[in-house]
Amino acid sequence: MNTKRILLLVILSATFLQCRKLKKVVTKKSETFNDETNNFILQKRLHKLKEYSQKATKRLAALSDYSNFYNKYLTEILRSRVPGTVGHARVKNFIIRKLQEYNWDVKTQNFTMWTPLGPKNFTNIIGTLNPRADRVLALAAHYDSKILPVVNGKFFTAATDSAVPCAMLLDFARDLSDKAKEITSTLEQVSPQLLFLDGEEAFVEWTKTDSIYGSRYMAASMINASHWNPKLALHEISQLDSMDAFVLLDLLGAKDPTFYNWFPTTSRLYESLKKIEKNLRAEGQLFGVNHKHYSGHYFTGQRPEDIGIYGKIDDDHVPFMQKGVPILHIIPYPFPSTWHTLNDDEEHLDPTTIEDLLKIFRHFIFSYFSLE
Ligand code: 1BN
Ligand code: ZN
Repeated sequence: MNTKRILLLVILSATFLQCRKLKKVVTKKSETFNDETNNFILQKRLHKLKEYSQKATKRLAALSDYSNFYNKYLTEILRSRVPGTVGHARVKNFIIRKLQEYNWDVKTQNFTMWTPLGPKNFTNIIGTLNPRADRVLALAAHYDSKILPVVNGKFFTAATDSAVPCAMLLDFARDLSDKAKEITSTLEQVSPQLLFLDGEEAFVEWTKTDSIYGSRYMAASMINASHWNPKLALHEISQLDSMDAFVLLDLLGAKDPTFYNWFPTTSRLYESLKKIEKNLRAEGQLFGVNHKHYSGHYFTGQRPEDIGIYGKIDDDHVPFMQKGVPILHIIPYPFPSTWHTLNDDEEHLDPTTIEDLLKIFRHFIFSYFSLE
């Protein structure tokens, strides 16, 4: 009986000690994880943009040229691009080919979704300059075009919606790969990622289920996919958590756009764009005047109170925003007057405005990745 009691006592004390040890390990592990995670979140939020001298600013501005932009990229995309058509396949292949030619890591997502017109096949394209980087800054645009009836043989080419934004991303892709032949310390931490989204447009009428097919699919797949990061205790996080921000370009190319700061979580990035515009104007590098809105700037700051749609413009950012990714929505307000009409074509683009925007965005991207 006594021996039995002693044995029980020994077993109980051993179990108690084991539990205490285990608790210590678990607490230590979660504390370590939190420190690293906090550090990671801070790096994401406080990422510093490089400042450039006047001379470097001029050199950077000289990289933006409308003719080059038009001949190399825009002309290939300016065609009807309705999912399932030959035009759509041509543009998809052009984007993939260019990214591969510029040595980006290219992944495609092929998927089928139900639409009011039956099942449709879609393809999202994801280009990453350094897939081994800890984080990414995503720059996105949709490459499909809306179905509109052909009138007198004229097809809808959706120039601002979003042929111009896609051509801009490819123009930046070439420069980024030229400049990033060696992976710098910044590019080890954070890489540009270009997202060419399919199926943004509604097939019949814009509703939650008939719109943004590509971005709904991509956000859902990225939250479930892991991104390898050996510096974190668990060694991996979701691909969405590795995103500093999702920057969406839409409806660009018409004269005199005004861009508002829609989201407080990316105010810092918006303010950088505003400052870059101010500096480029001071250097005499911008030629669009934006008379209509009095400010004389494209990036005017907070939305005026009379716009009752604060953060409510439905677009490809929504699924990413709902999953907690900070959003920078670069879309003019008001929309171009040609929006969703056959007049959203080459003739209604403003080359001066496009070249100005190329200069502002290129400067922003170069400074985000500290490129010389
Ligand atoms: C933007 C360009 N959108 C479609 N083409 C999104 C949108 C749809 C914005 C409906 C407002 C209303
Ligand atoms: Zn549209």
